[in-house]
This record gives sequence, structure tokens and C-alpha cells, in this order.
Amino acid sequence: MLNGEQITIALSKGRILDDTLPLLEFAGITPAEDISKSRKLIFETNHDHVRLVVLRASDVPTYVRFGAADMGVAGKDVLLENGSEGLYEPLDLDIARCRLMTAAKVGAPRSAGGRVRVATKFVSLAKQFYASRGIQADIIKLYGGMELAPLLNLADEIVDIVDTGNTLKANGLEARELICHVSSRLIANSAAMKMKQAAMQALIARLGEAVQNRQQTA
Ligand code: PRT
Ligand code: MG
Repeated sequence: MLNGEQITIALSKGRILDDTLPLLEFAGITPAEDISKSRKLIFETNHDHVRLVVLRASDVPTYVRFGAADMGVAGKDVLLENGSEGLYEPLDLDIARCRLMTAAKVGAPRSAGGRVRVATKFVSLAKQFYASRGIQADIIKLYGGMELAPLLNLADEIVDIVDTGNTLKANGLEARELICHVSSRLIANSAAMKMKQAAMQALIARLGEAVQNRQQTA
């Protein structure tokens, strides 16, 4: 099905890799070696024309947007935060599900009428969210470990990904407001979708079946 065109698929290590590999396997694509145990960044597969590359999660849309990778898997949080111009989003893979939420110290009151200091790596989404609520927010950009910010009084609130809620709980924080539900999406370069149409469409169709199969057997 994938003859002729070389297809490069961008993934990120961790939950996206773990949850995408079974879908790729259902679609007939298996890496030539164990990606999680390797320091390499480019991996051949059982298909001559398909290779996998492993990037930082937040870099996946960039590689796909510029066509350095034809396809990729990225969290909707990353796509919303960084914009998805020039990208097709042909499939919701329904993996790595979580919620983008605001959180604060357990029981801490929101300063009435005043400004709220918000620490997050989702600067753009946080700005939009607080503006939509008519709340004046000073956004403080962090690159990770947002939970620490309220504890050290760097911020009143954080905007972060929540799954089980265990990380918040372990740090004396509580989730407050839901900003959006998140899952990982298959993204594709628009030009590649035209130039490599047959191979890309075939792969997307197979991955769509893999997602359905997983949902039915879950
Ligand atoms: O780690 P790096 O900075 O390279 O990037 P990343 O953190 O974005 O990558 P990664 O692999 O951790 O996450 C990739 C994608 O997985 C994210 O963009 C989300 O769409 C999705 N996802 C799903 C999650 C989680 N679940 C999740 N639980 N991303 C992060 N978390 C973190 C969260 O930031 C918090 O620290 O886990 C903690 C909360 O988990 P609970 O279960 O304690 O609530
Ligand atoms: Mg991470």
C-alpha cells in the first residue's frame, strides 16, 4: 500500500510513542528496533518507505509544518498553543487523553476583583481563557514543573495538564476550571498530502481503522 513514496512520521518519546506504536502496528508498521531503548532519533521500519523520527513533543508540529516530517502525532494542547496553520489534522487518535485545567492551592480564595498571577507553559491558551472570563491575568511563562509555582508564591494559579489529578494532590493543589479536553491527533503536512496522496491516504485510513479497533476492544 505504501509503495513509492517515502513517508516520515514524527513521534515523541513517552506516552505518545507508547500509545502510537500499537496503532502503527495495526496499520502494519513496526520499527526495526526498540525505540524506547535507543538513543537514535531516526528509525527504519519493516516498510522500506516508512521511517519514524523521535522529537520533543512540542517540536512535532514544527517538523510537520515545514515538511521535514510528512506526518506526526501531537497533543491537541500543543496544537492549540502553537497554532496549526499549514497542518491537516485528519484523525483524532483518542490516545494520551487528559484535560487542560486551572489549579490553585487547596482552599485558596481567588483574589476578588484583583489580578491573578498564572504560571504556565500554555501562555497563549491561558491568556485566551482568562480573557474569556473577564479576569485580569498576569501570565508567567514556565517550561515545566508548574505545580511548584503556587507553593513558592510565584503565582496564584497554574494552567496545566491534568490526568489522574495525583500530581496536583501530591503538591497540595486542586483543579479549578476545565479549559479543554485533550487527546493526541494525527497531523499531516498539507503539501505532502497532495504530493504523496495515495500513500498518505492509505496510511491515514489504516490508522483510522486501528483507532476504531482499539475503541471497540477497550
Ligand atoms: O516532556 P516534554 O517537555 O518534552 O513535553 P511534554 O511534557 O509535552 O511531553 P509528554 O510526552 O509528557 O506529553 C505529551 C502529550 O501527552 C501532552 O502534550 C498531552 O497532550 C498528553 N498528556 C496526557 C499529558 C498527560 N496526559 C499528563 N499527565 N501530558 C502531560 N502530563 C503531565 C502533566 O503535565 C502533569 O505534570 O502529567 C502530570 C499530571 O498527571 P496526573 O496523572 O498526575 O494528573
Ligand atoms: Mg513531559
